[in-house]
Amino acid sequence: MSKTALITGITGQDGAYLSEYLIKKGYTVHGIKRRSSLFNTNRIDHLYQDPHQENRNMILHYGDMTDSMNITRIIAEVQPDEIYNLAAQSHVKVSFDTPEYTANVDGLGTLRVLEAVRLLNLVSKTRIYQASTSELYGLVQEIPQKETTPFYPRSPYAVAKMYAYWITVNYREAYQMFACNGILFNHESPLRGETFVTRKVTRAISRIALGIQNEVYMGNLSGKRDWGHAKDYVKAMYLILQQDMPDDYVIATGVTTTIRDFICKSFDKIGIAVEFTGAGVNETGKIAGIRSEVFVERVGETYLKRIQNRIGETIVKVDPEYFRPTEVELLIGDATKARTKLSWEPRYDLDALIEDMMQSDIKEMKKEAYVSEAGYRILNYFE
Ligand code: NAP
Ligand code: F7E
Repeated sequence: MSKTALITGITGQDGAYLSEYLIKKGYTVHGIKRRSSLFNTNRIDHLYQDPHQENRNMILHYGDMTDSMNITRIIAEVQPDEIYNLAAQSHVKVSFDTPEYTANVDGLGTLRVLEAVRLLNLVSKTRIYQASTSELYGLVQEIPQKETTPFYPRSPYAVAKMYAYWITVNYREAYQMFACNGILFNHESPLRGETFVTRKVTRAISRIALGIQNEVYMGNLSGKRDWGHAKDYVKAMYLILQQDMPDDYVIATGVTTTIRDFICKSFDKIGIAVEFTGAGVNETGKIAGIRSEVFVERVGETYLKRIQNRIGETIVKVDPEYFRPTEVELLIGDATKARTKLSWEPRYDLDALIEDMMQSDIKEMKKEAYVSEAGYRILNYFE
């Protein structure tokens, strides 16, 4: 018998990779998507099946984490074997602007899922994965961070996720639910939201290389993150729910890198060397040199002259607008428990992650460059 999974947040980065992974494993996947005025399913469109098709293995339901009745009705209809609760207002900086909404979706939203499973008498059938986060460690109390490291959240997002973490533990202990926290460190991919730092950087670099954008404005360049690939991390989510006993696991690579180094490594992928000088809001990054053969191979001959003319120019600047009122300066995870008990091992290191993201964004931005150049030519023709 194939299993049925329900994924909240199916339209997000992790929801897309997890759906693909579970469908390949033979699952029927149900997902909750929000109503929006524009299509918001581009990450999962390749998995979409027409509602008139028989024996679908991918079914979407309209819903919202702030709507208890809707969550309960969907869970009652789907009767899932596994729920992956991935839906969240997941942007840390935005959580300072929308703290109440973030608490409602990320904190109470988790309670709504757990309570629905309890009220529907699904406790013995349904296993629950809660998308917990390394942001719980915030002002870190131990290096590296593991399952026993005390939490010290530093944003409305992290505080909301702290409630979600503990309510998951509480329902496990109080009602013997198979409810687990995956404490996932940052994970990225070509599907990462465009305003998270890695994707912002790989998109901006691609646009700078193609001459669509001149420079990029960043926030705190000295912050350090433990970045992995989302493809590896959704496998860990699945493994967490396949164990004999419910438990909580740290998922991380164990390597930490500054934002500044991430930028340099990403530019290096297309043969551009960047040199940083200054400090704080006055720190800047300029083009120090170009390896032409790499640039031509990765970006194209057409764009070489223009970028060569920019050697010595500043292309990375700091805008304090991107600083957070309280920052998380250092994250580095110890995933020994996951490696030992789940036999989980990441396949991508940071270099392979950046390679994947840069290749994808160069390709995507080339389409944009082509469209804007074509538009420009048409305009010139008519003028
Ligand atoms: P994401 O790309 O931002 O996706 C979030 C998903 O939640 C989207 O499908 C979004 O829908 C949905 N959502 C937001 N508010 C909702 C609401 N009120 N009702 C229903 N759905 C709502 O996030 P992600 O990177 O895939 O992360 C997945 C989960 O893991 C999140 O809970 C995040 O907090 C957590 N997490 C992420 C990381 C990471 O590094 N990526 C690390 C640790 C934990 P729309 O598409 O309509 O916006
Ligand atoms: O920031 C710094 C920023 O927004 C990373 C979410 O998935 O991972 C994510 O949260 C770092 C921070 O991710 C810019 O100050 C500098 O130090 O990519 P981010 P995050 O805040 O770590 C955790 C694990 C989650 O759970 C969250 O859901 O980069 N930074 N300059 C910048 N960040 C952004 N976004 N934009 C900048 O211009």
